[in-house]
Amino acid sequence: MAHFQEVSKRSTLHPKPAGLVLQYGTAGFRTNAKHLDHIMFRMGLVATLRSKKTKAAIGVMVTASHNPEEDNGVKLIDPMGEMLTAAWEGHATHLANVEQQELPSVLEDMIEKESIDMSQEAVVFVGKDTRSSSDSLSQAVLDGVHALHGHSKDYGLVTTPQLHYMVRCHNTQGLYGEATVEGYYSKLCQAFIELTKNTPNRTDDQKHLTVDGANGIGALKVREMEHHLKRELQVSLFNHGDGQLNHQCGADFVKVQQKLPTGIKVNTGERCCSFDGDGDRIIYYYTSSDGRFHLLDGDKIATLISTFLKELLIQAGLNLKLAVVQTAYANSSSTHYLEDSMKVIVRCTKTGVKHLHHAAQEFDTGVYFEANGHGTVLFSKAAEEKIKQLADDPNTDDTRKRAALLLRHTINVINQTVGDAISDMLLIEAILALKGMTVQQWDAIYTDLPNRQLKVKVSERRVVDTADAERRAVSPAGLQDAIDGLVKKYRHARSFVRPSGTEDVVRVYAEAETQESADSLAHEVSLAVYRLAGGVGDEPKPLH
Ligand code: 16G
Ligand code: MG
Repeated sequence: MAHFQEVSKRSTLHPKPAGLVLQYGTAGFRTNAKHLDHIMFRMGLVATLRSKKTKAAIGVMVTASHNPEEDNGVKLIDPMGEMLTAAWEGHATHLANVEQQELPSVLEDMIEKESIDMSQEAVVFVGKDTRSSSDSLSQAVLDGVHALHGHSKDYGLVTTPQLHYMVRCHNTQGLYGEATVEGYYSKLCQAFIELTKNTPNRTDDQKHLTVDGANGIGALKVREMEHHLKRELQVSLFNHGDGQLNHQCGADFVKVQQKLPTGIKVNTGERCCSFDGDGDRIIYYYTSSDGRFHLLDGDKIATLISTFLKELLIQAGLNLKLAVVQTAYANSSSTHYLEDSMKVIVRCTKTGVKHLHHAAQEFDTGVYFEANGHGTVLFSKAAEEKIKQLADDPNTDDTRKRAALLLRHTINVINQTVGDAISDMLLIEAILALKGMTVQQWDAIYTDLPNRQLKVKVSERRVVDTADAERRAVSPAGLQDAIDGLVKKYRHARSFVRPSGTEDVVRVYAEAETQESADSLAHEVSLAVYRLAGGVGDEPKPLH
């Protein structure tokens, strides 16, 4: 076929390093940028075929999120702005790893298996983060798209969630919004301004927020958005690109290290947040006068948002099912608070946005957050319709109407395609404003159990297999028994292990009544992993 001649010709410009095998991981391919040119070209091919198959625009985002600057990666976006369906991850991995000369025949197989009509037009949206390698890698994606005669739209520098948003806007013919960066800012910021209109007593202090941009794309985009906020939110931006990407800053650093990022200036008690390198995670924090660092992670954010939504749904008199979706990393205190005090449904899924997203889709209102700060809220079509009807109904009484309008603006401030640091930030700021709540009051809703995360290097991390949403290890033999035995030694303790989907390590999580217990439990579990799952290098050392 003529298409494949073009593919063969262009593919020689994007040669695959011999012997290199890469997997489509939790969130696409991710590794050192120098190994990725052929992957990008080939993902351009995959996206083009996926577009023909779905008869819709598909997104390709070039980013390695919170990884170091020298890494890069690629995430594929399906028609409604959600992550690429698991069914196609296999195609992506297969195509990524075949030798150059096999490309045409593998493409042919894919086209046949998926019954793709090659005469169908294809549209692929491409975006990139601020890494120095992203420029040429996104060109390689475009080259792949053009090799199969697909149309492309290059959005250039955008956050990952912005590209997800563009895909959804385009494929809903603008119903979700206008598929431009300006359209995104104006939809979200208008909704934010509508929400905060109801808070006439908001002080300048409350309008001020310190943001750590991780020296990444999120920082650029906050700057770009600022004038749309009409000073209703005043951001002091640090790590806006004057330092190294994700280096000792950003949401992942702050969450894992549980300390302030470098490069920010902030007073005691002031509200701060950090984005990650591609703007799809957010974490809040402050320091208290005794010098202690207080983290408000994805669990605290989910609690704040779900409490707010539950109150509004009750005020509106709407009988809609609200649930919070978490992973095993959620602090047990948050789960208990949500279930016992808030009486909301809580679900636990495997790590990875796609799992949480799918679980959240099963409810009228599904709030999902990973403890690491990735999350959003999904509203079912029926829920949106009911809220709209109530807001528009002239016979609705004032209390119900106010709640319905707030819900409507809330829906508009949220990016329902995927977790979005900018959108989450606006929603959180609006909720704090509406509730007249300080970051300290928010933090006091419940107290986190001390916890610790560690990683263990093993020769083959897949020997660790898990069940029950990663909360139990089913292999290697004896590991779960060992964990159970260790957990029993501590009060309010819990621990689990899982193979990372993004790094070549086994991750260990432990929580307990005190930090010392959590640290020591995490260490003991690490040792069990090292001994039973084929640890390599030195045995894990105690933390203290
Ligand atoms: C990716 C996932 C994130 C998950 C993390 C786990 C997406 C968009 N991102 O960053 O949800 O928490 O991987 O990493 O799905 P791990 O498997 O290395 O622990
Ligand atoms: Mg990210």
